[in-house]
Amino acid sequence: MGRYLDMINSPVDVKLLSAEQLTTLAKEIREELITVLSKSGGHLGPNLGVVELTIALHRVFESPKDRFVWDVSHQVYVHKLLTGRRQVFHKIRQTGGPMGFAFRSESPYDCFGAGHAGTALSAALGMAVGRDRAKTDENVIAICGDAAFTNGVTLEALNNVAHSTKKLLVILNDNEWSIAKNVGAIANYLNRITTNPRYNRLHKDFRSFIERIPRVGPDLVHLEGKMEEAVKGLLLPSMIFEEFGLRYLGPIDGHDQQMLIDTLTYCKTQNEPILLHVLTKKGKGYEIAVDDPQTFHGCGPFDIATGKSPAKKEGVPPNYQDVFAAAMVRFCEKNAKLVGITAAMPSGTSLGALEKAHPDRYFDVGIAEEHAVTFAAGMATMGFQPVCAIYSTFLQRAYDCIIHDVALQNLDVIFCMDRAGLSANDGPTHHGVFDIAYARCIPGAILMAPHNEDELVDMMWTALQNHGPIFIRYPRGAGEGVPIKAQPELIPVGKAEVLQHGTDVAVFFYGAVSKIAKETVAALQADGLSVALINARFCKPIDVATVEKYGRISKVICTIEEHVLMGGFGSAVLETLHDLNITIPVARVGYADKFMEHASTNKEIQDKYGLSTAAGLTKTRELLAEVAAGTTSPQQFRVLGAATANARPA
Ligand SMILES: Cc1ncc(C[n+]2csc(CCOP(=O)(O)OP(=O)(O)O)c2C)c(N)n1
Repeated sequence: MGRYLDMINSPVDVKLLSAEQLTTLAKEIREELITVLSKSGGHLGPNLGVVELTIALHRVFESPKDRFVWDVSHQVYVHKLLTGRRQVFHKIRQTGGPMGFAFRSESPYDCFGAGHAGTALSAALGMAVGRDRAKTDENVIAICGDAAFTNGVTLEALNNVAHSTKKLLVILNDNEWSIAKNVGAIANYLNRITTNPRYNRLHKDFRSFIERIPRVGPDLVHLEGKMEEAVKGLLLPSMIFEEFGLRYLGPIDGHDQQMLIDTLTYCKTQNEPILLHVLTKKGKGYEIAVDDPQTFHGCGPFDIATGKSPAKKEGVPPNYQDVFAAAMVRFCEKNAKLVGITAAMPSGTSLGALEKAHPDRYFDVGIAEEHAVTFAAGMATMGFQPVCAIYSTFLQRAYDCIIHDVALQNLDVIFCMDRAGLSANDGPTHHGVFDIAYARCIPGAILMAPHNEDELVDMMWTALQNHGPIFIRYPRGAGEGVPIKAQPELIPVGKAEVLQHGTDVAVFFYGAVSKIAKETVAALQADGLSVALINARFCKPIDVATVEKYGRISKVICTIEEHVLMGGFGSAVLETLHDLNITIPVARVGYADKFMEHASTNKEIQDKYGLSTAAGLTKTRELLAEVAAGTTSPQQFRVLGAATANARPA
């Protein structure tokens, strides 16, 4: 007999299955998740945890008319399987396959896209208010993890729910974990609810009430009073949500399919904001993932029998993030004022190593980038040297905190921006390609990017001897395998490193793109040209003297960076040349003015959106040809970047 899963072409089909068949469906979904993700990697644990919840949502509500708004939306794989994307699911996060997150243009069932945490409640509330204004009757359901409640945006939305709408369902999917163990007072509070000794008894009462509610009909109303009683009994430690004006229901077992269906059916009939507390287990159904929720939050390919990922190839250089963390540990030994701050990313940034080595120097503040930055500013006023280890993409959240709380007050905070560059499988929510643009305009800021992992350590060391907001960007993945010096080198601020002199073309590169730069140089030399190669090191202050020198002696300048061209390093070079009144054609190599989709590899995206040796050579040769033909005169000063268009990823 075939699988039920193969019969599900839309949520309508979920409604046709019996309770027993739903149990089988849940099992099949888990098998599908484990099989597919063992090959492609992805957010296994979170999705295994929401199988019953997602089935129940589709069973009870009418998606896409009813709106499911998923926080972060890394847990939408089951939703994708049930909403017409089953046949392409095996290509999730791969080129041409579905995204690993909800994405509005991918499906009408994805009513709100995400990838960053904390947005679901605000967006859902906006939808609910829109519905109220339009006098329509769709249900809006926000599905938020317990860690989403450590996020300021969620709490800001919570503050607004009760006076904004009478009907909104907020599901708190509580599995006690963020990527690492959830932290802070809210995590403790939720833990107090679920470990309350009265919970088990009250949970039974709640269950019996829910079970006695007729599935449909007027009797519901009569039962409501009793329901209230039962629920009130559960309220003792749970008043916080009630104080915000939401009715609190739960906690209920998030793997009890019928209980979920009955409770959601009840919630659907209610005309008040409700917070339904659902307890789930990350990794449910795959013991290896249950036992190691952090690894299986988001994993690479693995062996199903052992849970092990393929052994790292011999001789692969260490990742930038590990080099960063090792340097933090090392520097903390000598520098009593140094502290490291992460916003819920101890494994992603590797700052967890600092917690192990020097727990008193380590702060995980939860998914709270704004707080992380202003907290760092506060510590800086007390003479500490905080390092915020935050992905380039997530630091976007804290922009005003950087300007208003750090830069304007001239405080010494170092931003180590991991994942500056592409995050291929994740896609547009996670590509860190805007940070040069957003940081460079900040007065007093210093911006640097290392071209290898040893230079990362030098830059961290240099940052510690300097002042104001300092931004160091480095990419995901392995460095170049260069040895890390025992004593890091102090780099003169604002000084580029000229690796090779030349007089026809000057290739300036910023950050870990030296491979493309070197290939470009080699190819141009093969054309018979004299080519300079310059490791820019700093985007701000930019090395004006070196830009001036090569601007005056070269025929063409080529800039290479892993960032959008608009507002990036090449723009900084152009502005510098302009201010010096030097007119020289500039070939800028970097990303087009577009949101870039996900793909199986970075290389595919880089080739498509303009960061490649081929793109650099084409642009540079074109400009050289114009110079030779005399069609580019100082008056016709040309800049070749990528075409700009407002196209969105398909
Ligand atoms: C603004 C922001 N910071 C950090 C992250 C990285 N991140 C992705 S999922 C996640 C944990 C989410 O935990 P929770 O909401 O409880 O969902 P669960 O995975 O436990 O189901 C974090 C920190 C992010 N997506 N967005």
